[in-house]
Parts: sequence; structure tokens; C-alpha cells
Amino acid sequence: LYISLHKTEKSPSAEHLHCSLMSVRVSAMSVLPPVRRDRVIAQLPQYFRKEAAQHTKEDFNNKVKTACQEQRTGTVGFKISKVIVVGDLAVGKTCLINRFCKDAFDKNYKATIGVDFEMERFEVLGVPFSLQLWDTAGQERFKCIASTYYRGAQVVIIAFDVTDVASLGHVRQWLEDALKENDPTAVQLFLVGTKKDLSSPAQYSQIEQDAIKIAQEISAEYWAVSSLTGENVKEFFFRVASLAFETNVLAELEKSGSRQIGDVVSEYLNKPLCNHTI
Ligand SMILES: Nc1nc2c(ncn2[C@@H]2O[C@H](COP(=O)(O)OP(=O)(O)OP(=O)(O)O)[C@@H](O)[C@H]2O)c(=O)[nH]1
Ligand SMILES: [Mg+2]
Repeated sequence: LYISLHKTEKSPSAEHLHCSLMSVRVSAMSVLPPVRRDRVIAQLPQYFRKEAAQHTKEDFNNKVKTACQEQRTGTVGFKISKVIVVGDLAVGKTCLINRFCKDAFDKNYKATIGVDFEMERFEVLGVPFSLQLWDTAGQERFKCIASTYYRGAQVVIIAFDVTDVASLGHVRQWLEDALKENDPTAVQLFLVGTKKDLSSPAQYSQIEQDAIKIAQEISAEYWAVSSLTGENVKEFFFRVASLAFETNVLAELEKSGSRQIGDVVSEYLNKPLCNHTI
């Protein structure tokens, strides 16, 4: 949601601005179709492996649940969190996003040129929440263009192919590249093994040990998925959305002691009135 506020000789009053923002909020809500029923998250989705999880709590943080019940989530409902998916060429980044967003799978490889993105809208604990999923190119010749889109990511997903040990070996390099453009302390990291359907249980458990070790070292949450069969794909993105949402609500509560929209408007009034993204 993007609002352009132009500086006028007579600045709008707080009340006027409050009403404008409220009407934008109302009209945005009436323009957008309701969130798909299969994107409603009411329970915290569980981790994939306990040893490599962002946290192992069974439910959303109590403060977060209360804030959602009391509609004290500030601007979180308006925000769109940026998620970037990086990793070697042909590990299956595009297929992973397409399986989740379009429930489609293409067995033919078409390299991503630069970047592509999909929007996914969720409702978490009754609050709207959106993820912008950026699918980036793994091919060396397109990496330069792709890396210019890494900035501003809240979530970094590093994908590797569970049948290709070399792709796991390149995870640290991908992490370094992604973190160059972002605040390392603010990024939520996931390590995802793809193409689980192609590996035998014995081969899989071998590579999983190594992957979990790397995930622990880089403080990433580990998952393994198959875009061909759909195994764990929805569970994985629900977990990503839930953890990103939880982090945002906690940050909002900490920052503001649960500001109301009127307080947000007052804050804007104390700044030069120009282009603001809320
Ligand atoms: N069997 C199987 N094949 C997969 C799976 N995911 C992807 N593939 C295949 O792997 C190849 C590469 O998949 P993409 O999703 O295009 O790979 P990518 O990581 O986006 O590649 P770049 O865009 O070049 O970085 C394609 O032929 C896919 O059909 C999977 O879960 N199982
Ligand atoms: Mg691709």
C-alpha cells in the first residue's frame, strides 16, 4: 500500500490525515479479495527438524496472540515482507515457488533470468499478512542482476538439491552474498533441501546429517521438500509466513508499546510530508 502525501502550504490536520488513512485502509480492504481459505493460519506450524529449528515452541508467542486478539498489531497488517530464494542453478527454486503459489510443476528446466516474484497473502491469527517471494537466478551470468534485488529481505531461503552435494557446499557462499545486502542480525534464515523425491531414504539421511550441521552453524531452520510431489511445500511456506509474522508483531510491540494508527499519523506529521510507505 503506497500513499503519496504532497507538501501543501497548509499541512493537513492530524484528524484529516487520520480520516484519509482510515479511508485508504477501508478501501484497500474492500478492493482486495478475501484471503484464500487455504492461506489462513490459526496455529503455529511446527518445525521440520528439532535440531535445526528457529524455535521449538508449540504455539505462537503469548504476547503475539494477545496483540492479535486485541487488534494491537500496529502496522503489521499493512506490511509486506520480502523473502528471497537463492541457491545454485537448477536446484529447484522456481519449482518450489510455483508449487506453492500456483500448485504447478514443470519438469522442463527453464533458467530464471534475473528475478521474478510472486505475492502471497495470508491471514495469521486473524491479521492480514503478505509475503513477496523473490525467485532469483542461480546461473552465474544472471547472478549480478539478481543480487541487486537481495536488499531489504526479511527472510532468506537458501535452496540446495538433496541429490547434489556440491549445491550444499555452496550454501555459505549464497549466504554471504545475500547478507552483503542485508542486516545479518535482522534476517530470518532457512536452508531447504529440494527434490526429496529423487533420493533414496539412505542417500537422503546421509545428506540430511550434513545439511543439519550447516543449518546449525549458520543459524538457519532446516527443511526438505519435493516440488514434484508437493511434500512439505505448504508446511514450509506456512512456517516461513508464521515466523516472519511473529517476529514482526514482536518488533512492533517492542517499538511502540502497541501504537494505534492515530499515533502513526502523528508521527508522520512530525516528519516532512513526502512519499511514505506504510
Ligand atoms: N524430481 C524433481 N525435479 C525437480 C524438483 N524441483 C525441481 N525439479 C527439476 O529441476 C530442474 C530445475 O528446476 P528450477 O526450479 O527451474 O531450478 P532453479 O533453481 O529455479 O534454476 P535457476 O532459475 O537457473 O536458478 C527442472 O527440470 C525441474 O523440473 C523436485 O522436487 N523433484
Ligand atoms: Mg529458476
